[in-house]
This record gives sequence, C-alpha cells and structure tokens, in this order.
Amino acid sequence: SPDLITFGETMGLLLAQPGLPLEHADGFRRSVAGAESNTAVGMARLGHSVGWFGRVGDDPFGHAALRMMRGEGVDVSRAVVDDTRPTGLLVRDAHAQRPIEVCYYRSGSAGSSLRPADVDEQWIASARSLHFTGITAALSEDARAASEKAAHVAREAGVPVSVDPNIRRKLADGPRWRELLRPLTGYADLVLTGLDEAREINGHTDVRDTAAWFLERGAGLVVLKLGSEGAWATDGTEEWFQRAAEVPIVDPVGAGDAFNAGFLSARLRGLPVPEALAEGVVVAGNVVQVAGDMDGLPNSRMLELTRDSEQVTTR
Ligand code: KDG
Repeated sequence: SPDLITFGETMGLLLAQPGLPLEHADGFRRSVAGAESNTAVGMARLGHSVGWFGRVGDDPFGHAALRMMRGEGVDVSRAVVDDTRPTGLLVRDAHAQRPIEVCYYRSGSAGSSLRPADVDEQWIASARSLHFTGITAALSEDARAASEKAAHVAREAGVPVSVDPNIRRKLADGPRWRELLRPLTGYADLVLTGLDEAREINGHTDVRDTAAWFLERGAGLVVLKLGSEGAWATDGTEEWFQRAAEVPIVDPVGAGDAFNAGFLSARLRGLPVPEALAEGVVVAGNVVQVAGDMDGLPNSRMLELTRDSEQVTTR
C-alpha cells in the first residue's frame, strides 16, 4: 500500500533564466510544475512509496510530466492521458528578492478537467495517507468534486488526510477561496498552511486563534509555515516552533511543497512533531537554493547531511 497518495494538476513549466524579469527573458528551461507532484517527488526521493493522479494532455508536456514522475519512482498508473485537452503551462521567472512573476496557461487544460470518476476509491482506501491542496478545487467544479470525493473516501477508510490551502490569487478571489477551503479543510487531520492563507480562510489574525479554528473543525494538528522564519505547529495542547537555517535563496517557489514532503515523510516514519518540523524546514531550505520547483529536493542521505551541517536547533 502506498505511503501517500496525492492528486492535482501538473503542468509544463517554462522557467526563465534566473534573475531575468519575465518580460525580458529570452532563455527558458523546460521543466515540470505542480504543487502536489512536487510533494510527491519530494516524498519519493525520501524513500516513500507515493502515488499521484491527475489528467495531462496527450502532448509533449503531458508525456514529460508523467515520465519525470515515473523516473522519480512515483506511481502514476491512475493518471489519465486526456487526448481532448492540452496540458496546462506555467511560465515564470525566478528571483531571490523580487516577487516571482507567474503566467498560467491552464484554463481548459486537461489537468483542470479532473473529475470524480478519476478517483480510484480502493487505491485511496489502501493508502497510509492522502494529501491534496486547494489549487485543485479552484480549477473547475469537476476538480472540486474530485477533491471532495477523494477526501471523503479517505475519511471513510480511516486514511489520514493532509490539506494545504495553497491559495493562488490568479485562480480565484478571496471570497471564492474561503468558500472552497472551509469545507475542504474540514476533512483534514493535518492542515499544512501559510499563516496568511490560514487567516484568509478563517478571518482570525491571532496566530493561536487562526490555528484553533481548524482544530475546532476536526484537525488534530495545524502546521503554520512561516517562510524563512521556519514553522510553528500546535495540536491545541502543545506548541512547537522550528527556526529555519539561513540559506542563500535562488528561487523560493516550491518551498511549501518541499516542506510538506519533509514533514509528511518524518511523520510517516513515526517521528514526533518537533523532528518533523525540523525535517520540513531542511527539505524546504534545500529547494530554495536551486532554480525550479523541485530540482533541489534532497534524498534521505542529503537530508541527514544538511540537518547535521546546519546544527538545526529544536525548541
Ligand atoms: O507550489 C508551487 C506551485 O505553485 C507550482 O508548482 C505551480 O501548482 C502550481 C500552481 O498551481 O501554481
């Protein structure tokens, strides 16, 4: 049985040469992007059995996405190649300091037409955990219904669910995100979220109040990702904080997905919350030092070496 199953839209990524603003970039590297597949690859590199499903087009970007995931050891046997729609595209630049410019070419994409019939109930029920992000629900009504079905199946089967809101402003406005995420985060045993996103969903500004809102709706643990500061978690009784080591940032995109991989991996290996936070920030710290969403994802040995060399302090 897979340690983790996840699903969503994976796109072709055209990444501008680092440092150049998108408008002036004339060199692009073709890669693959998708919040959930980033986490899937992160988990696979850390030695886990992982499954990803979603729709890609019958085109070079779709085939490249599936080949990349297969090459990383991710089970894509439930993915659908949809020959009626194109694979979505994401074009972006990469800067350490300035905001990243992201252009989506994904409306009407194969990935956004994910639907409930694509959800393999038995497969999900056999997994050790299910992970998804809010992005999928924002893509289409079908994709939202597929997210809900997967979450429901997992809950019925007693499979722990983790949810990352992953609010993307270009996909929907604030009220729509609230409408989508309030019910979906209600399925989560574990909420992995940025602080601003959490505040956006529940309207609380105080850190403890914003976390408590998810706990009251059934989550057992809430992790607030605080970017270069680190991460904080609470189960309503205890609280933990993990500072992130200072690292030279090349491309911050993918840090949250990488954190999720490190955190989920540690939990699946039975590690307590403080150690899982520590591994999450180390995995994220690896990714931001390399251009691309997931190129910097470490394997277990690299993770261990980074942890030792950074002398990460756990409080
Ligand atoms: O977390 C990084 C993602 O934002 C990126 O890979 C693309 O999934 C993506 C999205 O929808 O923005």
